[in-house]
Parts: sequence; C-alpha cells; structure tokens
Amino acid sequence: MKLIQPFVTEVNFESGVFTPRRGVYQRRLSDMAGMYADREEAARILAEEGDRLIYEVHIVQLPAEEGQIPHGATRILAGNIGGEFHMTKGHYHARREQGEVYFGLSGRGMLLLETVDGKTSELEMVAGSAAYVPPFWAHRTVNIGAEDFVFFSVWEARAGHDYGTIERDGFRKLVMLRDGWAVVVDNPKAAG
Ligand code: S6P
Ligand code: ZN
Repeated sequence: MKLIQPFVTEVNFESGVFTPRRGVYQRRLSDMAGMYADREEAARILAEEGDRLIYEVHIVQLPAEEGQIPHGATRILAGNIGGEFHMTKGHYHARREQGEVYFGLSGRGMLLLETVDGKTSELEMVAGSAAYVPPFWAHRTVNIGAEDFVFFSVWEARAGHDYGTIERDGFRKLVMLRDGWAVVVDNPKAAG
C-alpha cells in the first residue's frame, strides 16, 4: 500500500465547494429523468426549460484500498419535479456490508434509506446532523428546503456503488411537496 501524505481540505458549508479543488461531478435532470415519479413533467421541463442542475458532488478520491477513507460534499439545489423534491440518484454500496456517515452542513434535507427486504427509514437532516447509514441500507438524499441542502459524507474506499438496483426498482418512498410541507409517501411504481 502506497503511503499518502496527510492533507487538509477547506469545505464551504453553503456551497460544498472544496479548496483546493478536488474531483467534482454534476448530475442534471437528463441523468435521472426516469427516476422521478412524474416522467411526463420531467420530459416537459427538459424540453421547455432545459437540463437543470439537480446536484453537484465535490469529492476526495482515494485508491480503492482497505483503510482508505474517501469523503465528499454534496449540494442538492432547491426545487422539485412535479412536486417531488430534488434528490440524488441513490445507491447501495457494491459491498453492502460497508456503512457511511453523513453530516449536514447547510439547508434542510431528508435521508431516505431502505433494505432489499423492504425496510424503510426517513431521517431529517439540518446543519449539524450526523446521520449514520448502516451496512445493507440503500441511501438517497432529498432537499426539502427552499435553499441548497449541503452535506458531507465519509465512506470506506472499497464500498463501491451499485446504482443499477435503484435505477431498476426505484425507492419505495417519495418525498413530495404538499401544501408547503414535505410529505413522505409510498412510491406506487416501486418494485416489491
Ligand atoms: C457515497 C456517498 C455520497 C453520494 C453523493 C451523490 O457513498 O453516499 O457521496 O455519492 O451524495 O449521491 P449518488 O447517489 O448519486 O451517489
Ligand atoms: Zn453511499
């Protein structure tokens, strides 16, 4: 195992931006249009308003070796698609026995979790919330506020990401804007 020199990254709590700049990627509506329950509305927005930015991730990439601890900051922009709040794609870890920690930096969010056998959990997060994603739980974050929701995450380098299961089956719960409130409802199209 190669010895890595220790380093520090400054994290902007409002934007999630890392200084010095590390890796960064963005997810736009076109990357996940089929994941929103109202696909027609997602298609309409894409056609009429353009490919809106949904979220951005700043990330310290490290070798996928035992003991390395990648970390990142995710900024989810405020907004909704047909009433369904902006969210991340969501994933299981490819190595499902690997957990993760999320820490809220700014804004208001909800962390949706579920297991293959149908257990679900919804945790609200604000600045200062430390949420634990235990092994075996798929996880997706949702911005339920009017400002950006920004959180920091820390995971094990060999965890990996399984996006395919969620892309195929969806999450069992949706977080919707109803009468000004965030409401968690069953996803009628979720598998199982
Ligand atoms: C990685 C961790 C987060 C997410 C990020 C984007 O294990 O859970 O850094 O990658 O919040 O979400 P997603 O579902 O598109 O990877
Ligand atoms: Zn994860």
